[in-house]
Amino acid sequence: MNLESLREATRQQMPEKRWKHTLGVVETAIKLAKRYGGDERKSELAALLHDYSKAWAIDRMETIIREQNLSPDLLVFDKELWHAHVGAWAVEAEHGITDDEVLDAIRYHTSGRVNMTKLDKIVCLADYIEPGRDFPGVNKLRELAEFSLEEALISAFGSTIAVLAERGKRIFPLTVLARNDLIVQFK
Ligand code: DGI
Ligand code: FE
Ligand code: FE
Ligand code: FE
Repeated sequence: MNLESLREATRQQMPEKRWKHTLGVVETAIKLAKRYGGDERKSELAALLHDYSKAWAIDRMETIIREQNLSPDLLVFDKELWHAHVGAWAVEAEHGITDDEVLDAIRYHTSGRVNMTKLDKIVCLADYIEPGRDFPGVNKLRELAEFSLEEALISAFGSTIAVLAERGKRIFPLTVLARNDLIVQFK
């Protein structure tokens, strides 16, 4: 599978704004991989594909979660989480991506997970801090990302959890577990 046709196929899944975000995540993931000794090729591929299914209809994602037996827990939590798991399934089904490290980085880019790999961390953090992102605290995260992937992610998950709680939303347990695990391992 060549990268150019994968780029074109990915672009076709989403509106222009989401594609710009994707290019920002690719650029940032490559930078983080260089900075932290990650695999640049896998970082680029996982970043390119991380939001593959983001713009798909909710019904389409729900059908895939049910029919492909993706974590049934997902259906109980926020729909915002679905595209990550559906995307990992879709790039394998539609484009024959079989590298589990890349598929997991896509699958867990929204929630994080316990024992995140370096690739998971790079993609998840790049998604938070790519140049097009603008939310309260993003510059602080960009600064933290200069010296620690883990410190930056602990802070990023902390603010996501706080924002969700503030809005009275459910919190996907894996995000809490991911943050706890990073604190135990890196603080
Ligand atoms: O797809 P993107 O918008 O680029 O970014 P993303 O995949 O990180 O999705 C982030 C959204 O998911 C963000 O608005 C917060 C929301 N979300 C909802 N429930 C949860 C959650 N994020 C996490 N980490 N944990 C949740 O429980
Ligand atoms: Fe996403
Ligand atoms: Fe994210
Ligand atoms: Fe994204």
